Formats: sequence, C-alpha cells, structure tokens
Amino acid sequence: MYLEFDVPVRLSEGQVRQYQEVGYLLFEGLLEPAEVQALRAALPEVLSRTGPEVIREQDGSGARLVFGAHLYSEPFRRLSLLPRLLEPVGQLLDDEVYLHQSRLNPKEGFGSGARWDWHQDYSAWRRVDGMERPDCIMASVFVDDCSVERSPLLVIPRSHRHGFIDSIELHRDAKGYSLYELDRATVARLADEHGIEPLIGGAGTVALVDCNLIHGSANNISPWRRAILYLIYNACSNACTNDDRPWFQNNRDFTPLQAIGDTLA
Ligand SMILES: O=C(O)CCC(=O)C(=O)O
Repeated sequence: MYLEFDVPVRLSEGQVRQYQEVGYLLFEGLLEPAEVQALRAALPEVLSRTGPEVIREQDGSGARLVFGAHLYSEPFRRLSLLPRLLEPVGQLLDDEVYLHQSRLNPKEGFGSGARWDWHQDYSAWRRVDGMERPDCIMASVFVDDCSVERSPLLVIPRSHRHGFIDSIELHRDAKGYSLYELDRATVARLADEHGIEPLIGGAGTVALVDCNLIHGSANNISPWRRAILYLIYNACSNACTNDDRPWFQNNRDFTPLQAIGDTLA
C-alpha cells in the first residue's frame, strides 16, 4: 500500500530507536506503482552506458553496478531528492546531507547477477575516500520485487553496533573494482550472535541501512532481475577528505540537498 506522508516527513521515536538498535528500517510501498514504472522505464538507458561508471560482472555478462544514475537520469535525480527519502535520512543523521554516491545493481537473473561477499560499505569510504565517521545511510530502493527466490540483500541485524571492523581482505576484479570482504570468523561469530535477515519487499519498498551494517547477497539464479538502486547519503559535516576516486564513486559536491515536491513526475 502506498504510504501517505505529511510534509515534513518525520520518523517516530520508535522508528529512530529501531534504526539505531537494529541498523535498518524497511518501508514497504514507499514508492507508488507509477513511480516504480518511471524508474524502470529509465533503466534501459542507464544500463546501456559504457563509461567507467559501469562495473561489469566478472563473466562479462552485463553490468554489476552502474554508478551515478542520479546525475544523468531525470527520474533517478528526482528520486534522490524526494522528501520521503531526504527528510528521514536527515532526521536519522541529524544533519543536512549530500549524496556521496549512487549505484544501481541490476542483479540480472539466471546467475548473471553474481554474489556479494559479506562486507560493510563504510570500509571503502573510510579507507579510500577519507570519510571520518559512519554518519552515512545506504537508502536501498527496490526497483524490482525483492523476494527470497531473487537473492535479496542479506543483513546481519545489529552488526553495525560493533562499529567499523578492521579484519578485512581486499578483493579487486580485473578492472580494479574493489570490495573489502570481512574475514569469515568475524562473520560467523556475528551471524551466530545476531542471525541473518533478508530484506524482502515488493518493488517500491525502501530500506534505510546503516553503513556499518554487515551485508551481502547470493547469486541470483532465478529467471528474474532484482534491481536495487543504492542512494548513499552522507552528513554534510562528514564530507570526505580524499579525492583519489572519480566523481561517480566519491562525489566532491558537498552542497546540502534540497528536497523537491514529493513526486517523481
Ligand atoms: O545488491 C546486492 O545484492 C548487494 C550489493 C552490495 O552489497 C553493495 O552494493 O554494497
């Protein structure tokens, strides 16, 4: 069901507490079906890009990640500025925010969308981009249904409370795209302690996820695509200090985002 929001959008105290304790909040139906359609209609153009902002799957089958869609695709730009997203994120971070990066993971079916090993997103931002604090939220917008059979995002709830974990191994693919994978003993210990939860919801669901929450996903062997757009909102007071990575991975424009009218049209 589409949720009606008063503007300004405020999370309840219970929701803020849940985010702080568990590390994520899930909003089923945050986008209307017509809004999901507008995003899907823009996908072919985004996925057909060939620049360095596209990271390909190892087997060359297609895009694994496409960075920066909010900069060159109008529906994705508007999405990133919706009060429904911006205001809760600003409330949780207690600051104005800018977009550190956005990335689309199409996670195509029949195994093309390959697995993601367990990691914390904050790892790369801290090590490479110079992000001082984990005051950054990964808003995960479900462009397709994310059901159990489509290899949903898996999270270890409450793992963010262990803070930034240093026991990692750097994996690079042939083109240099890197992932800081957590060591297995740490993942096993935290999964034993907290369990593992799939983030499940229909297209239009949005999860707000703490950037230290440990997550990963399996190969998508279903016949169906499972696209998620990740909008990475960082507190303006936490702007990154390094500029080694390109614009699409480390946005250097720290101007606070201003919400638009609450519609994608
Ligand atoms: O969408 C997925 O399956 C996982 C993506 C992920 O872990 C990431 O982009 O950090």
